[in-house]
Amino acid sequence: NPYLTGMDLLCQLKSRVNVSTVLGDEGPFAEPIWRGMLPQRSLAEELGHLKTCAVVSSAGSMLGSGLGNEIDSHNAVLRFNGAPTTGYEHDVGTKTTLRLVNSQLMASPEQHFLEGQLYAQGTLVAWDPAPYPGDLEEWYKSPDYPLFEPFRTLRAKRPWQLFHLLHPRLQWELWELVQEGADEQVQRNPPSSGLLGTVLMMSLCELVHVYEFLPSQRQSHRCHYYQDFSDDACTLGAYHPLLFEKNLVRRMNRGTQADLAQRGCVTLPGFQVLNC
Ligand code: NCC
Repeated sequence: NPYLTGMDLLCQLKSRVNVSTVLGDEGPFAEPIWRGMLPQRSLAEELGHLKTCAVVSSAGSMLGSGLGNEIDSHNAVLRFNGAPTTGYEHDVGTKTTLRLVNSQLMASPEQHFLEGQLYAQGTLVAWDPAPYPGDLEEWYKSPDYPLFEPFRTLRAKRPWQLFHLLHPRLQWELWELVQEGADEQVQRNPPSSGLLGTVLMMSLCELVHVYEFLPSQRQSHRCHYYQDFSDDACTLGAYHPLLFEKNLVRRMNRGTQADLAQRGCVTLPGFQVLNC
């Protein structure tokens, strides 16, 4: 519904989207090969109470932002896929509390998911474009990319590192909201890691600042801040309904236009402090 206010949308998000990760022994994960592989406690229980959190998009326009210190001042920082901090500290900061990775990355040998130092830091959360509407058994039988084996391999390699699997239902509950907020048919592909990560942090933190998910005045054709490669599809979307996702976040933004234009910063309340 394009007439809902930002507050309505935030309350719909809170009430209709169940942000969770798969916990030990659920459904197909009761098989012996999964023993001890999945966490027993929720991310909220493991990470404890978080006051302010930063979500750092991988957009090319992070470059030259000078937002590093501001990002690091948050209690927790979420980054995506292979986004590095080394060499980009001034613009993206140094702290990585959580890293959300997609299954394509986990399954691609050239991404070095199992060996890369990047993935040895902080808590990992993985997701995969699951069959609609995100039933656990269906997903287990046919994930989009084979993520379960690399998941177990990494768990065995570093059993002390927290590593969760996003429940496949989340992406489709979110997709429904993205569709309802749009005034045209949205392709039935899951939202990008950017929106999934933003909502994940809204479930864990009191206040969430999202950087360069909505483009600031630094907007450029550059895809990632860490790669010299241009493609507008990175900002506008192709497979992911990115434009519609961004429109939803723009409507939910509680921050000022100046924060958005100059710093590329969106402010969202966490679910715990949202009074609906
Ligand atoms: O590029 P990616 O996304 O890792 O970026 C993380 C999130 O940042 C936001 N973003 C990025 C670039 C840009 N110019 N504008 C943005 O707003 C988006 O919200 C994005 O989700 C993904 O969502 O997981 C994605 O992953 C990549 C790729 O698989 C990984 O980087 C691993 O190599 C996808 N690229 C390709 O498949 C070629 C991308 O489509 C989505």
